Amino acid sequence: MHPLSEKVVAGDRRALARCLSVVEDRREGYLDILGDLYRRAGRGRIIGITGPPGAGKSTLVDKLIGAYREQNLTVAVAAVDPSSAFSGGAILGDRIRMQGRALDEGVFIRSMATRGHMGGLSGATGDALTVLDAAGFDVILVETVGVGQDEVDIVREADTVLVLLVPGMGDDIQVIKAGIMEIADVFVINKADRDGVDRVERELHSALTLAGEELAWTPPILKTVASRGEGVPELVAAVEKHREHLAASEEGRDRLLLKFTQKFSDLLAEGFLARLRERWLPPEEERRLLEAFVRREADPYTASDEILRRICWEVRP
Ligand SMILES: Nc1nc2c(ncn2[C@@H]2O[C@H](COP(=O)(O)OP(=O)(O)O)[C@@H](O)[C@H]2O)c(=O)[nH]1
Ligand SMILES: [Mg+2]
Repeated sequence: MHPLSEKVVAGDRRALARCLSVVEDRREGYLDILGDLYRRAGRGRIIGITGPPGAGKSTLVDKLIGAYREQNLTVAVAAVDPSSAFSGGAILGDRIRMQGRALDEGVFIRSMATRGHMGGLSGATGDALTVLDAAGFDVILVETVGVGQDEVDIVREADTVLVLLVPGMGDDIQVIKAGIMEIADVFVINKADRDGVDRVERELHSALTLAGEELAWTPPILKTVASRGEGVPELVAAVEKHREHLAASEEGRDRLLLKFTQKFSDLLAEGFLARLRERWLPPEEERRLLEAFVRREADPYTASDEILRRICWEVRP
């Protein structure tokens, strides 16, 4: 095993932080480390929490940490926040610090900015979850802002996905339309202390009824007031119920197969492209081709086909 992998598995927190950076930045040795850690992962339950900015995700995450800690489970949090490029994830960090979570040995918090890595944001974040899992955390919470495809991808890494909505945002329907509907395992209407809860609930119900016939699991709709911890025990119970559903049906296995189908082909494509560029398509050559495409003196169809033919010729025994 890579020395860093050994330390991570042994529970060394500083090594864990270092390892996450190596993996996120795709630094030297990251593939070896992930290879080690993948085989030791798979025990933690990964819970994704997504929803519009300000919906109360971080507040809820903090309360969930508390609930799981009461069950003596260890908890890691990965907060993926596009704005943390500016704030350094300070909002979540401060809230947790205020609650004294930073002093709790059973809690580990990591903010991740949405930088463009090779292999895509979701790839690097998924790998970070593997690292946290291999480090032995019982529960891994992933907070993402539910706006774009990246967030949808990240959330696919989770075993159970919580989608947060709040009353009176006016764009509830928008969120439902944006494909969030398909990824939710549990709907949470947070800020249930506000007006308009019933309306959101009705809209969700009718959207679910429309989709209902093909669903093996009908996502429950829960109401919470995260700031006061209300509804959190019920939410924890709903997550547990979903976990039992995954274990008892084919769906859990299907989800993992789907996740790794994607992961495997991403890795193959990422590695293949890197090697292809290294050996057959140096940057200046690629640049020359691109300019020729622009001038319509060459075309991407023929050029890519020619390169692939050349590769096939060379690798043939
Ligand atoms: N009224 C009310 N405010 C809440 C509730 N949950 C969170 N908030 C507040 O909403 C704001 C945004 O919360 P935050 O957790 O940072 O949202 P995030 O952007 O989704 O992570 C904060 O001021 C919270 O205190 C709730 O249930 N009711
Ligand atoms: Mg937040």
